[in-house]
Amino acid sequence: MSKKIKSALISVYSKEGLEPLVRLLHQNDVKLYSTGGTQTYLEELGLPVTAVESLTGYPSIFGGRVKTLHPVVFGGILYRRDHAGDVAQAEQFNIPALDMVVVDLYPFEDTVASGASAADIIEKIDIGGISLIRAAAKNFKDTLIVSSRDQYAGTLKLLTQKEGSTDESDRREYAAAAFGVSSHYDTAINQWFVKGDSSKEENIRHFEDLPSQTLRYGENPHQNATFYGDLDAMFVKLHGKELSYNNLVDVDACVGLIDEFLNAGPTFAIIKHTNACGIASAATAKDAYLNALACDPVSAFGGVVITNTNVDAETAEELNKLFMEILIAPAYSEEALQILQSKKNRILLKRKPLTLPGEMFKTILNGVLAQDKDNVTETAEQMTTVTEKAPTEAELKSLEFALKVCKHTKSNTIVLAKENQLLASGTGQTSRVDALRQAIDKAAAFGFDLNGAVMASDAFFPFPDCVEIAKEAGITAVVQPGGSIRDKDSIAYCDANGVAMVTTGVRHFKH
Ligand code: 93A
Repeated sequence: MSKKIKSALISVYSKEGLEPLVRLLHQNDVKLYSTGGTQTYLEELGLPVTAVESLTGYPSIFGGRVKTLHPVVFGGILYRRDHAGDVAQAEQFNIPALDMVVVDLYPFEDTVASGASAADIIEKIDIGGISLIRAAAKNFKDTLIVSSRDQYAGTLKLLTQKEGSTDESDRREYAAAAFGVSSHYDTAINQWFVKGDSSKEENIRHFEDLPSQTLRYGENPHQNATFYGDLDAMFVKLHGKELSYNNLVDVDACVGLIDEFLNAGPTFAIIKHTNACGIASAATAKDAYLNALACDPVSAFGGVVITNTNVDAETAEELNKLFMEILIAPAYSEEALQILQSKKNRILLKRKPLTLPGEMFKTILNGVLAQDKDNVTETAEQMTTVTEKAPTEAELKSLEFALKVCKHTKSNTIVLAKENQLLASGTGQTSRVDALRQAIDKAAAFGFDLNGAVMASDAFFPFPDCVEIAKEAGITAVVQPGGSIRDKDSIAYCDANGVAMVTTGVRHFKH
């Protein structure tokens, strides 16, 4: 039977290529329901969309593990439209019909292939999405199931030809494909469980099986070098020359840092020799970039720049003035690309969503060190005030910001920040006092007033000298792990001088 689609639930991992299909649905007056990230995407396209939460009465809970798993959603898919009892129950429980379901599952296999940790892999086992696929496929008599990104284009064609309706034979074909998707997906999960968690040790032993790329040279021109891994899975290169060894090291540092700011609003970071010489979040991309650049425009020359937001033309105009090696962004406007492509050697990368491995390796002596990445990021709630004076709300925000940067800066480090802007840092020093002095000198050199700024330290203060110097410079709040036997000396100094201090209990050395 031919059926007109009047409502659709869209919950997809990959949004690429989805736009024409959802625009067509909107033109056909289809009511759109959606989950978090997909909803934001549809809203950004300017399409009216109802949050699935307003159907279920629950927010997305348990870190997104439960988003669509609810009788209203599954009832709306599964109830039989030609069954009087089902129709009456749908009415009784206020369950709206869902005529079409579009799902693209969490990328389980890609996550395994990327060498991610077991914990990350398990989070990529899609439960809600696979259930939506199976439910809609079961009820193909009433519901059309689009079960993968590979079907967006074909579905657009079908719905264009059939003016927003589908025949039962179409829906049955889509159901067959859907069970193909679900069985392939579950087989991959089954194999991962059976084979066991491909451990760190295995990754090291088999790194030579990864795709490889000979680099022009290593850290210096007299060193040979190779990259083992799949850069194409992570970036689309839009412009510029080959990435060098040092470029790759800086790109890695950039990605680690910017991923701390995924939910922070527009943020730009500028990296030199793996340390941030500028980073800021602001209301617009352009302001974020200008504030990041202001931190240390001298070091920024020849740096690697990364952002968590789309690069628009006005930001591109500003970026274009800087000599930079690489720019990395999730997207660029057409106009921005034209502006940025004017410099021949500048490398422009578009970042694809990909979960990275949870472990890291380093050769030492006659072996290899393996460890988990430092994946702890403290929020204000995890900071304990240890002084009489507590930080103000604004200081707490600045402390959170400073600590994220600190975590990604070479030890020993001190980071000074204020209101979502890095003011200065001391990097890779052999003493914490030297790191602080370096930061204070740099802040002064670039015209920053440190009054009311905050300080983050990657490790505890063995002596009260750092807080003394910081207070003299105008710092009003400090975050550090704590745990020194002389913590009380630093705390006593802060109490006597009206400085707020919080501790986290977590050290963030980075060497
Ligand atoms: O973690 S889940 O298994 N729990 C759910 O209830 C659920 N519902 C949809 N994952 C779930 N999804 C998946 O979320 C979809 O398969 C899709 O891959 C993704 C879309 O999420 P968002 O719209 O927030 O980007």
